[in-house]
Amino acid sequence: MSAVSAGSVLSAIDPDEFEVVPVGITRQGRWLLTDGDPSELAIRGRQFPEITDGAGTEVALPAGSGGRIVALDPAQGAAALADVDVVLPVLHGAYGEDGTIQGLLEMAGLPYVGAGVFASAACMDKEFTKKLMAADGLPVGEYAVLRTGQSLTEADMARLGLPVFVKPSRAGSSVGITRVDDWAQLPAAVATAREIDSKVLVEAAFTGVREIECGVLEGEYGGEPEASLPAEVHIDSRHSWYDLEAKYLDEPELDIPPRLPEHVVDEIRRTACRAFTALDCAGLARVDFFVTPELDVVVNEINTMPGFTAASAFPKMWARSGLDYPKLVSRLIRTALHRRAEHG
Ligand code: ADP
Ligand code: MG
Ligand code: MG
Ligand code: K
Repeated sequence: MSAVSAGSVLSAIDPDEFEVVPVGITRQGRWLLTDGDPSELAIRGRQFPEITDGAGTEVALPAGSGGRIVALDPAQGAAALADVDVVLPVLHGAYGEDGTIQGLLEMAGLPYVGAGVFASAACMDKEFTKKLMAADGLPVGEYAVLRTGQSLTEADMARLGLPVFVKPSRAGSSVGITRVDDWAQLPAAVATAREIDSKVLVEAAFTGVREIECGVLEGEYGGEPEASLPAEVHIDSRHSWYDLEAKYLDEPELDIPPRLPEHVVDEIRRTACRAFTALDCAGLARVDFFVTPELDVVVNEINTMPGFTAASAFPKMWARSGLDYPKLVSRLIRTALHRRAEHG
């Protein structure tokens, strides 16, 4: 999925404004200097593209020392990484969106687009996202946390009721998530989630809700965060919830702005900015909501590196808000460069 997003960004970046050094990461974790051909990164026949060993020459991971990059093997291209002004980590999920690569870039002294180490980690972990939002008075749903070896208590079953959603606490793209309609299905659902993360969340399911997403950008030149027009996600009828295939293969239809009363749309946009600030986000984030039949607005989660293909909600919401895809990418990069200018 990351490769698809990266392909879209590569096609949109203005070569007169920015010189791109395209680095791809293989499943095994090798960093390759690729030719950055976006057509190599498209979905083909319901198959996600992948960076494989033949895709380019290996570059060494940037190893930092006092803010200086140590080019481990300049002949192999590590020097290219050391020379960049800013890194745009178009990476979803573990090692990309969870604070680890952000930490690596901090140590290497390389400025980067998006949330820092703490916000990335906090938004990757659904337990702490909810805790931090609740601490700031933001509306979140009912849930229970199952740490290693724990199982759901009778009291929690009674409190949460059925159905529930069982999720790995740290994941994304709907991986490892099961909707449970009968408690007999719970052990299998917990086992599925535990394949991804030893810590599992069991959440009370919202039924009859509408799924709304809202894009947030860090304010320009240190200003307040700004929210895009929100989008309602209409999931393809083949899917009962927003699972992986519904997200990436059977692209959902988006209503931008959603058909909701104006005061609810305003509340969503305000809440999205508050959530961005509550979690200490930077650069960009997509805040995802459930809106109940009574029009209550509840935050589901925050994604610090939201899907970024041309068909994804985040760029589409900003396009409808007056910032087209190339301008959005340019603003993200300029925000990160400005931060460096401020702190560097
Ligand atoms: P991910 O980070 O993998 O996107 P989410 O928490 O957003 O995980 O869950 C994925 C999808 O599962 C949501 O978009 C929604 O369709 C469904 N879902 C998750 N939690 C709930 C819930 N508590 N009630 C109803 N639907 C849910
Ligand atoms: Mg997510
Ligand atoms: Mg989600
Ligand atoms: K998240």
